[in-house]
Amino acid sequence: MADRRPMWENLGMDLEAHDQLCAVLPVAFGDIYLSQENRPENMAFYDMVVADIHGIRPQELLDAQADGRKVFGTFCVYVPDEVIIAADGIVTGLCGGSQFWVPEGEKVLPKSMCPLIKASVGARLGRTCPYFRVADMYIGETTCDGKKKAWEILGEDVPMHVMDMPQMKRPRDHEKWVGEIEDLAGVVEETTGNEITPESLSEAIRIVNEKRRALSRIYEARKSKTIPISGKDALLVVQIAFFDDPERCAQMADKLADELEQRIADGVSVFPEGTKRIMITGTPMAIPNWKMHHLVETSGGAVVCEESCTGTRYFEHQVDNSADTLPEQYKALADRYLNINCACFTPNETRIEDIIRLAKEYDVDGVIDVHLKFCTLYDTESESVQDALKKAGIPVLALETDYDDSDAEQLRTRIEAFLEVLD
Ligand code: BJ8
Repeated sequence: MADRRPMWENLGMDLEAHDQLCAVLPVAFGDIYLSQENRPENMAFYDMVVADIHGIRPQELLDAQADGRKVFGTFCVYVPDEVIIAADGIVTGLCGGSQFWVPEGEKVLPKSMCPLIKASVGARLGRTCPYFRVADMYIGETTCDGKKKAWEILGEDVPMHVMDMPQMKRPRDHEKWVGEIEDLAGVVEETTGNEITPESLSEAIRIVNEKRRALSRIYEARKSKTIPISGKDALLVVQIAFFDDPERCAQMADKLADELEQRIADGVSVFPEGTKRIMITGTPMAIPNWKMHHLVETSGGAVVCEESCTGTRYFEHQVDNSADTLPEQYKALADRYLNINCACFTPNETRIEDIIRLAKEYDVDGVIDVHLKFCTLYDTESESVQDALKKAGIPVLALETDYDDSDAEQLRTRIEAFLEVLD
């Protein structure tokens, strides 16, 4: 593997602290991922990405910057990548998924804030993640209160543009979101020095739609009675999609989907027959947060779907690419993005409808509704999720978790008991 230290040093990283992170990640990945049996061969690509996660892609981003391109860091699936790509910018997801970054975040944020926000702020301020260093600009969004305040803190350290999310989905909110997308386009044009044209935006829509289509194929395969891929592996594919090049992401996802379809035809499952099929709903699981999937899949269950932003919310619904003027294209983008159902919206029956629909499509035996500690949005909405699932006759278990592992054994006991009840 290439020596990445000169690159990290040039990025102004804290090498000593970063070494500590580099020491724990491979061990965790080995225990959680490489210990799995009968994995699809095409997971080798994703293993390779993780093995050099702070090397290969950051170097690609730096090479692109040397060619005059700009990198935009994002934190939410409502931010339309297409606008950035249309101006020849590059998007990289930045949500922090490791407890390692939390203490640094807690220096400037209250402890009673969700770990995803604390880790994201900590990764930047602690200078221990190259993606947070490479990005020329961050794009935030006003989805939850914690994020809104985090942008103010991060904005003192890095150029930041914040998109003002509507909280409802009425026609006037839709119009507002179109305006926010147009504003983003202006900021991106100014930062990149490139004009967005109907042609460049149409090409960007095509590229991101292709990525969504390829990821959907993997999820489609997970609907089969023969489960061709573990939930952990599928989660990793989506987590990596957030920062990989979108065209390569589609190619690799297509290759993996080909293999999964062949496995289904050959009856090759990664789980014994009769393993209980579980859907996980709730807050996103940013890399390297693999905790809940690992607990379920080492307790005798199989995760076959995630209703989350590191799951179906990321890739469901294509953008209509038939328009040929920028105003119509921005409207088409707003249509697609406002179709995502995050708990930050009110009312939010459409998310409940999604959950019931997905539970049926993936033929699940039970649902585990998970929220990160201090995420009041998903915590509060959990009641309606549970009620709706119970009414539909689908068993549900609600769990709260944090990034650290202190609750792991308690969670395992509850998951095992839930799986037993499903039996
Ligand atoms: S569209 S889920 S990516 S906001 S877990 S930071 S909500 S307190 S991440 Fe999210 Fe966009 Fe919604 Fe998806 Fe706040 Fe909750 Fe923390 Fe969250």
